[in-house]
Amino acid sequence: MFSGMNPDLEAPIYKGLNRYVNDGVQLMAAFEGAIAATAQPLRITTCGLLKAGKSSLLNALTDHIETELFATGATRTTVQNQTLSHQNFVFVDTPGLDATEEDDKEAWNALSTADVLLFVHDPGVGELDQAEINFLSELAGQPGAQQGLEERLVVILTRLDSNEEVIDAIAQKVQNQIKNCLGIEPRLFQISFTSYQKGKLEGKQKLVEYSRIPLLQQHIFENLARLHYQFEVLRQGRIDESCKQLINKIDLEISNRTEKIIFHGKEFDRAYEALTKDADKLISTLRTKFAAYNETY
Ligand SMILES: Nc1nc2c(ncn2[C@@H]2O[C@H](COP(=O)(O)OP(=O)(O)OP(=O)(O)O)[C@@H](O)[C@H]2O)c(=O)[nH]1
Ligand SMILES: [Mg+2]
Repeated sequence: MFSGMNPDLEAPIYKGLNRYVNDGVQLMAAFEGAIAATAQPLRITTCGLLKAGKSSLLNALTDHIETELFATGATRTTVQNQTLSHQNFVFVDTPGLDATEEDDKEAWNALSTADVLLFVHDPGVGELDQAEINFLSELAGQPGAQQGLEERLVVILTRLDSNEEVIDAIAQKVQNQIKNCLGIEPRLFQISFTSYQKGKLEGKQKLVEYSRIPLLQQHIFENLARLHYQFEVLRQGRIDESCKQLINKIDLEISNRTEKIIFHGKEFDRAYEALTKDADKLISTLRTKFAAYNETY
């Protein structure tokens, strides 16, 4: 996994870390990213598979309906993280997961500094697939991520308009999957971007309500905004945890290496003792032999 910053890998601290821990660079950069985020507005970051509807969702939430700000499309569209400051929050759009390695790396760059995670899923493909479950487990495994995850994670089912008959059943399944995998029951919203867009453009309030985007906006701009202080505390927790993880990993690696050195040191001592014993025996045997030879001739 990757951090919220692009570290200077040539810097002595990163070179040093590389010599000790495999993911030391990522952990250090996660720590630096978390520090850099202190006192910044809360970050609301999308995540989800390719074409789940992440960018459309952010256009709806930030009212970019007529002219989209976050590019959308039928084929792989978002390849770089994109941010927008809106109503005391920073909204971050990420590339679809599981498409290419670079896209995943770019998305993780944004995810490590996210306060709120909008996990976007297309119910048209059914419940969550294994790649999504693996992603959620990895997300929960990040330093300090478990704390407050129930509030930080918001699950969004898009395309309500095309999945009306099945979406409730899928929502139930998705909630069960998340409970089984993370042990939490985060809020879940079913939304329709296209209904919201049409409703807004044509002044049809019923369509706007049907899209349930206003409900999600209310949750973000009222409920989550109220939890600002709690999110600050969670940020601090993530900083502390990434420090702790890094130090623990280095400590463990140093004690593993020390054990190996002691083991090899003992092996060396034993080999040295055996050599000197053997050599002494040989020399004394030779001396006896030579003495006997001298006496004879
Ligand atoms: N019918 C319907 N179509 C939607 C909805 N949300 C998004 N779409 C369409 O789905 C396609 C993909 O949407 P995007 O918002 O680009 O999806 P994305 O997850 O950002 O895609 P990548 O950035 O490529 O991973 C677009 O053609 C959208 O118009 C929705 O609620 N209903
Ligand atoms: Mg996109």
